Amino acid sequence: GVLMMCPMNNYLEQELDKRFKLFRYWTQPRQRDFLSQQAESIRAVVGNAFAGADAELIDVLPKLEIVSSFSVGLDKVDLIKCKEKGIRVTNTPDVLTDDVADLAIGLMLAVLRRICECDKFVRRGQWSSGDFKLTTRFSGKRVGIIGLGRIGLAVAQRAVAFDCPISYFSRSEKPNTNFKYYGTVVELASNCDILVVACALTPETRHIVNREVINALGPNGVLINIGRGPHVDEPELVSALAEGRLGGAGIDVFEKEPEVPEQLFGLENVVLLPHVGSGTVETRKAMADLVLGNLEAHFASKPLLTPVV
Ligand code: 8YV
Repeated sequence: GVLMMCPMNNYLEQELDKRFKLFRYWTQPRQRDFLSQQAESIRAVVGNAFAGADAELIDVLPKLEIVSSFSVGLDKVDLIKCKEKGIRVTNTPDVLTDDVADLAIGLMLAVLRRICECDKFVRRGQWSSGDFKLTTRFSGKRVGIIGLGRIGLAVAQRAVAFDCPISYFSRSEKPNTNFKYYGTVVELASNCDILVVACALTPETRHIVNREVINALGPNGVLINIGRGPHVDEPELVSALAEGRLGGAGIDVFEKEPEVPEQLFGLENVVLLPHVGSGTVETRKAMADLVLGNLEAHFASKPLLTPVV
């Protein structure tokens, strides 16, 4: 049997139902009882960015062989425990890179050019009372990227087309790029106009954007988060935006999704999105096919398509 942790994609759910004995975890009224009853028959878990396989779940599933995540980020999977127990783990890299990078650029444009506010202005009929205020140019702004992996690099390549000088922070300098490297996030933030979070969430990168980084980015700086909510100290972000210590923010991910700090609702210098970086028909289909392909490969004893553990 395959245990799906939460609703994520209709096509994926239908195909899992066709090909395996599918258990829908979120529909179980008593989840603990359900787990103890079905523990022996669950050989695979399908999770996503919201619900994965933590140590507690892994411990109650003695027959678990594989965790196939409908996400590239694996912060909701206890990778160390999986490794220890010989449980395979797969994710959905590459297929979502372009969409997430596109959305990062969209957020930059939306924040600087006030696209959402302009739209409201027209809909509310305010145009007849005068022109919209002037906004800020995007082309040529210095873009700093935390994490130059697949997504970070795709953001950089797009920003280059807007004549943006690119710099980055990562654990070590990348040998094959000419982008400027900074060894600390504070230095990166001090030397860019737009700071993008594009790294994996790990214990080391939790709150990688803290008060000091936000202050270094400054009153004209913009933060773009298409990574994970906990990368950013959210109360610090909210107070910096409210006090004008940070210029603006475009945010697709939050610390306690779907909860969003209400103070943000009243701010004009922010664009708030409901975690939709990979949310296109095309990409979600490709992600679902990767989850299915990995499970099929595993149960046919073939090489996994996108193994992580
Ligand atoms: C999804 C994600 O939004 O890939 C990731 O890491 O955060 C996402 O693509 C999520 O897993 C959808 O269920």
